[in-house]
Amino acid sequence: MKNNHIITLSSIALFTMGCSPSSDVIASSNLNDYHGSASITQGLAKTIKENLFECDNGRSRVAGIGEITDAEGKVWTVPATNHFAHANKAVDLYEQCANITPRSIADVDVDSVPVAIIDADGEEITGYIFADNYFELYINGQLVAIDSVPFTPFNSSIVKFKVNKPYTIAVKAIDWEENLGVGTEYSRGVSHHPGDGGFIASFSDGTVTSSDWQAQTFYTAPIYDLTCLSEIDGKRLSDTCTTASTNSGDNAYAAHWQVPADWMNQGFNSTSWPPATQYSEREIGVNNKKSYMNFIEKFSGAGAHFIWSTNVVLDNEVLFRYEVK
Ligand SMILES: [Ca+2]
Ligand SMILES: [Ca+2]
Ligand SMILES: [Ca+2]
Repeated sequence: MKNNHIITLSSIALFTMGCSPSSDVIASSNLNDYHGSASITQGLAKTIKENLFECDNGRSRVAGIGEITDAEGKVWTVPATNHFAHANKAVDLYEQCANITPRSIADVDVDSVPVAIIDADGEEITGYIFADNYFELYINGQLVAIDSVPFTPFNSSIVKFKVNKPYTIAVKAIDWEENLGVGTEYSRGVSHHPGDGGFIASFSDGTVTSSDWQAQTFYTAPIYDLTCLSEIDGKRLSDTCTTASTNSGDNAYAAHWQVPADWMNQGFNSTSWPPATQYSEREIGVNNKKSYMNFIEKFSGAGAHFIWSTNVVLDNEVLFRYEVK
């Protein structure tokens, strides 16, 4: 009788705990430790779009969209809001799912690339872009091109636009995720591996990505200890946070910052945004990616550098800005 009584009490206790969101039970003390400007969520997002992209010729990771609610009731879209479903895709330099696999820029029909008109009397500029994993390109606030592959396989793009100087380049870059809301993907037998990002571009007017660009972070995950997050001089830092892989990452935290509605416009004041951080080709890991290597003369060969925010692993939504004088 005594044992049964104890079991009954335990069952009631477990049942009560089960009724509250598990995040409240596990996270309360840690959430109180966080004093930064981000909104914090915990755990997996609700999938609202199962998969944005099917690869007809090869393999691709599932590129979904999720929503997750923070403690104030605000809903965040993960990995980030984007225009993939509706906007025109950039012309592919290299995209194996579509069987577009030229061996070099000499095999690309550059003349057939449509020209986006920003200024009718402007200079015609050609751009070459590679993103890990996804980009949206704005010129003077106008959406010019979006990446044709949201997650994998790795692709590269060519764009053209007519514009007068000075002009403003603004890029939304997304390091996509399989486990929506916690910034991780399956890798080598481990379910929660924090993938990395990276962005590089060159333009025919001599503009190249470098630490002269600005980069600001809007989504950081996975975070297992919120005290590793800090903010200094506009930088949203996570340099002391672990980037280890784990099989038990379903309850990881994520940090979200609201993207200003006019962030891509020429007049947007981005003086508080930190400079972009440059990364080497080795750090990004491109030497096995034909979508990059086949056109390397248009990337590092043109003087461009891979850029991201301060954390190329944990920062999954990064906005770049650069003014061409
Ligand atoms: Ca892509
Ligand atoms: Ca990542
Ligand atoms: Ca990635």
